[in-house]
Amino acid sequence: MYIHLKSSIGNMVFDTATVIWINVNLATMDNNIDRDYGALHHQAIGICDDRIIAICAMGQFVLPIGDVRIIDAKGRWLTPGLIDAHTHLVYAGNRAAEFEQRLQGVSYQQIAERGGGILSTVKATRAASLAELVRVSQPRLTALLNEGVSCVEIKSGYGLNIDDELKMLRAAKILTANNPVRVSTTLLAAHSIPPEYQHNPDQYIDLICQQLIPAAVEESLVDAVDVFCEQIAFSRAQCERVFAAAQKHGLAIKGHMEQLSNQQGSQLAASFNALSVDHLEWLDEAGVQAISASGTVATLLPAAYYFLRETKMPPIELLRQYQVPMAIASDLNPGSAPLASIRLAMQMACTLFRLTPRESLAGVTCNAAKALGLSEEIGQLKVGMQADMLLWDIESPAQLSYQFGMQELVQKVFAGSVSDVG
Ligand code: DI6
Ligand code: FE
Repeated sequence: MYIHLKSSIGNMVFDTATVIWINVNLATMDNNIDRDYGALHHQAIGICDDRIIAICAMGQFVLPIGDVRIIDAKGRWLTPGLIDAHTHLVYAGNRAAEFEQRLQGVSYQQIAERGGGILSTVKATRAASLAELVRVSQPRLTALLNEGVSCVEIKSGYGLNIDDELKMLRAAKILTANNPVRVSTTLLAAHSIPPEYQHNPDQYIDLICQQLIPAAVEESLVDAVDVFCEQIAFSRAQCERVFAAAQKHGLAIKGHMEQLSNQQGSQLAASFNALSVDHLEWLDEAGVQAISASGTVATLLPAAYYFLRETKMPPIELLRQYQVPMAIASDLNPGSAPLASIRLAMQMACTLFRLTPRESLAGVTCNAAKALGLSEEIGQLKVGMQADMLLWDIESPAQLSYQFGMQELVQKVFAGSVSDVG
């Protein structure tokens, strides 16, 4: 762990640092440190370019000679950058009219069955040009970045044909290039049955497997493949075909599973060693067992649960019992989670799902990194990791899940580049 750093003679490890924070409390989120939040108090942490290179207790710290920026954190807390591991933030249009229908008692499923829901966003997204799609999606990404998000997953799934699915992924790539953020892209072509294939969904699955996945891979547009396994979307057998094609192309696998009913999609995803299964309100013990065995992350989306006024909670206690890592994400989308806030998702994870603030912060740092297959790169304050870090004016990390809408963020660091906030 850090012991060898503490005793390194003369503090050599800091010699090549470009920036050093001193007098800082670290919520390392490192599991090897046997304290809540992997907390290390009264530390110095140094970065060189985009990497964390040294961590030691202030008692052992010696100021290196040379050209280094020193930042006195004055006892504030540093956390890893926040990671939103499940969003649909690229889309056009909005569904305010459907929200009003839902307030009159029409259900999310009924709206979908009448050709609204996801398909109404498909219509608007198909009609938008690439430039327009980027323009309307930017403010949603900005909202997340302002909260301290430095890595976000973005899904397609509102194109539902080759050109428009690829257009969505290209929009995500343009957003990546234009913003200080790491983006993980996911092809969610199997999100809803497109109008053109209502009577022959299997043919659409053929198109996804034989044309869309290869085209997205060819253009290096995609990191993972996702599906919506549900009565109003795709069957387990159809999802299995998509997963097999994804696996053949070396893509990671994720799934919207057990959101509105138990389809045992989680077992299917586990059999493909999925990175994550997401939603999980209807997940049962057999499903928990399966994802525990495959090392799959359970990504919880409390904002969708809240916005759809669900009453069935994901099986949190079973997930704990089987030691399944839990991530928390915003699910930002126009239908079930029109909320551009990872901080609100963290608070909801505690208030609605009864997660502890420690689990909540782990859900948007180390476990979110795992859900994206990026555990070696981001999600912890650890030597060797990318320097994505946030400095907060808080007395304890629990405040990040407890309060919402306050201005605690003081400084953001993305890939070693430091910016002051406020
Ligand atoms: N489940 C969800 O909650 C989102 N997608 C999904 O498969 C909702 C997407 C939408 O309604 O637009
Ligand atoms: Fe989703």
